[in-house]
Amino acid sequence: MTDSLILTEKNGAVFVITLNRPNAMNALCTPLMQALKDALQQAQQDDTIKVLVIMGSEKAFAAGADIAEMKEKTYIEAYKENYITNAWEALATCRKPVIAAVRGFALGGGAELTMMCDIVLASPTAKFGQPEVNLGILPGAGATQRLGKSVGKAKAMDWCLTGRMISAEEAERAGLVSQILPEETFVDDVMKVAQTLAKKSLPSLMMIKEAVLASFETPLAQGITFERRLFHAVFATHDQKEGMAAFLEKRKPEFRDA
Ligand code: DAK
Repeated sequence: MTDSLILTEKNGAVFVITLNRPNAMNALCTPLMQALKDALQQAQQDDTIKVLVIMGSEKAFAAGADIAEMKEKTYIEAYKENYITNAWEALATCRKPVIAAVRGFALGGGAELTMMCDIVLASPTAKFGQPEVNLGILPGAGATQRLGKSVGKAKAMDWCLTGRMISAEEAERAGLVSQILPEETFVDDVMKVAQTLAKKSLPSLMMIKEAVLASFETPLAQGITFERRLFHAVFATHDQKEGMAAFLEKRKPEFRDA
């Protein structure tokens, strides 16, 4: 399926969403975010899709929320339309694993988008940053909250207060990026990671995602109890029996995602 602001492609159990606003560095205007939300909901409802990939272009993953759209916005307009939150939370609440594939700029809301994904794969050309401070605003799609949880207070403060650009290497060292993959084979390598996940059992992937995310919201003892409940529940699945039988029989598992 193609529309003007995002492109989508289903490759086996992998659903690839490409942000497609090349003339504006993939700035995240409301129609683009609405299209992203629709695509995420489509992928969420399709039982044959296990993994999502969100990517931009070689130049830009996304250079942030659309500054032209924001410039004249009033408080009451932003409040009534639930600006940003309305569409963006669709990503934060997606229950299937989402991979961010980042080349070029991932700034402001673009960087915040990657923080809502589960695995962040970056090319050496990736440049992250929270430059909102240069516009006289502050990050508004989660960076003041999510960034510190992945890179710690000192770096979150540095990045948000200075607005400087962060190289892929620094982002990987700090824990914002999962892996750096070579630029020349970037898309193929991203797809290999996605296909690795696509071979797993979907309930297993979803429970892992749910449990890891819960760790950011709950005290340790409560989180461990939550993990334990999911672990007990997994014995009710076909795929647990199949996965363990396949291991003992020295063959590949045939998961049914059930
Ligand atoms: N918005 C709109 N247009 C953008 C844009 C953006 N964020 N980023 C780039 N563009 C446009 C440029 O205006 C230019 O358009 P034309 O002039 O050609 O029409 C085109 O993309 C190419 O950009 P440049 O000519 O600037 O290209 P360069 O290679 O020289 O520079 C750059 C690339 C990415 C370094 C530069 O474009 C840049 O600094 N862009 C702005 C980055 C930025 O400040 N991002 C943060 C935006 S603020 C909220 C939640 C979240 C947010 C807000 C509210 N609420 C809950 C209420 C999020 C805010 C942000 O993300």
